[in-house]
Amino acid sequence: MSKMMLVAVLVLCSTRVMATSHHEMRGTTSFAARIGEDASNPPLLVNISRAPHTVEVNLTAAVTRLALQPGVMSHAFAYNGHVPGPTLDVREGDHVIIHFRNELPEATTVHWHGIHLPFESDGSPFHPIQPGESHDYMFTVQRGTAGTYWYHPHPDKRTGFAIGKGLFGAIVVHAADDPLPPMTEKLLVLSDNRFLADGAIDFPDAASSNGGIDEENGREGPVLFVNGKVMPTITIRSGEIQRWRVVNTSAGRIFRLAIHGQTMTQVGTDGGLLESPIDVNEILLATGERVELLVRGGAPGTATTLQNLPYDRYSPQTRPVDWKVTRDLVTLRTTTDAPVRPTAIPVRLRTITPLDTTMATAVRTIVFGQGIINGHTMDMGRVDVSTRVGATEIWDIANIVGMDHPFHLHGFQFQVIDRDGVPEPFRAWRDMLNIPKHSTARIIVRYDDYPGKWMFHCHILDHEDHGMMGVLEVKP
Ligand SMILES: [Cu+2]
Repeated sequence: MSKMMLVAVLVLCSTRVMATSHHEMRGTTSFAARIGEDASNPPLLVNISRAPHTVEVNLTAAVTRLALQPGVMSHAFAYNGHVPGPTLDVREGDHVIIHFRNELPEATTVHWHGIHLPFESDGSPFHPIQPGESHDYMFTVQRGTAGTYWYHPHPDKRTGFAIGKGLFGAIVVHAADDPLPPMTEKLLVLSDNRFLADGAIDFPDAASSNGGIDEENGREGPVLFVNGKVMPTITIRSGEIQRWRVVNTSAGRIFRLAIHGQTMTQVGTDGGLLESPIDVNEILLATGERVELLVRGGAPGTATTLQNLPYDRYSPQTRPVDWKVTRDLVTLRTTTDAPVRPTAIPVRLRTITPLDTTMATAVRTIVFGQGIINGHTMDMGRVDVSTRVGATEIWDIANIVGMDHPFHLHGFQFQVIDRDGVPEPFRAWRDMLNIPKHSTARIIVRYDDYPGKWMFHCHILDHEDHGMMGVLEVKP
């Protein structure tokens, strides 16, 4: 396959910035990313509507110059001047209108990753927005879809570059009736990036050896960011339980998250809460994937770290030499205050109705090769899977090569039936599923609404941009 474009995921501090010389000034202030600063949540998109159950926001993608790394300015792309972009914060049932403006020098889209919405608002490569153009994205947040999602560009062949330049932000959908008690919520937008000595985001020439490695692995960077900050601090009180929503926006990096000395409690996946909380010592978070965790304070005055443990997703030929290094992401500091009584966590969160495998109307075979799906690269003029609204299908996905490929389906959440023949131990809604090297998984999906042409693809962005993607047509 041809050289992949890189991706990067950059990041930076929510900051501000002056636009580049040929763009008007978009703000001032500043920032300077500091190592160890508070991992404060990204800013929220401001709702300009006064109508009930309506969220109306302005979102602009533009070229900016910001301190992505502490003290070093970089040319970047940003949503409303921030990296990560401001969070879209909505409730189930809300009517959402996003007035989007493209001030970038290239075509873009905004893909609302994981949201169940009409095809026209999916922001897929079928609906590019040209430089200088505006577009209103509109959708209604469905009941039962409360959870953590994210938005990012999805233009034809340029997704990795655009996200790497800084275009990504979180979406939080609150439940009409949340079973978890109120507690401090933290959003952790994970990303990584790689820079040249002058601060430029490093996108090597596709024909260079580094470009070839990025194309194979998916572009990774040695600088790990949480909410645009390097190794920030989260403060908690002894006995306190916090709810963390974690989003992996990286182009290629799969995070294997653990808190040193602590068992976490997983309460949610891509599509919202699980049926019951599950204690976990670590979480594997594929590119594009989200998780909700409950995290506990330690003894007063102590500290621990959220870490990224080694995970071998690579083929041996291009595996990074430092892949076995454990990396610190966040300092979790427990205050010296007297302990509080931990909040009681319900043993039951919700019911997820299983999709019935005996009602499946088709079984699709999806084979991941290196850079190809079922032997093809992407052709927007071709339909790879054709079906109808109301159909329920099993997708039997096989990864026949020696590196992981994270699967993503647009528009519809699915349930995992089994992995390598082992039944999934709990039910969950997902739009991402890592398919490890030489493994299989079966998922079940129902197209309950929304005809259109939907993408399915590998979410290693270099692979996606080089054609590891297909078209699912759902006919009315
Ligand atoms: Cu892939």
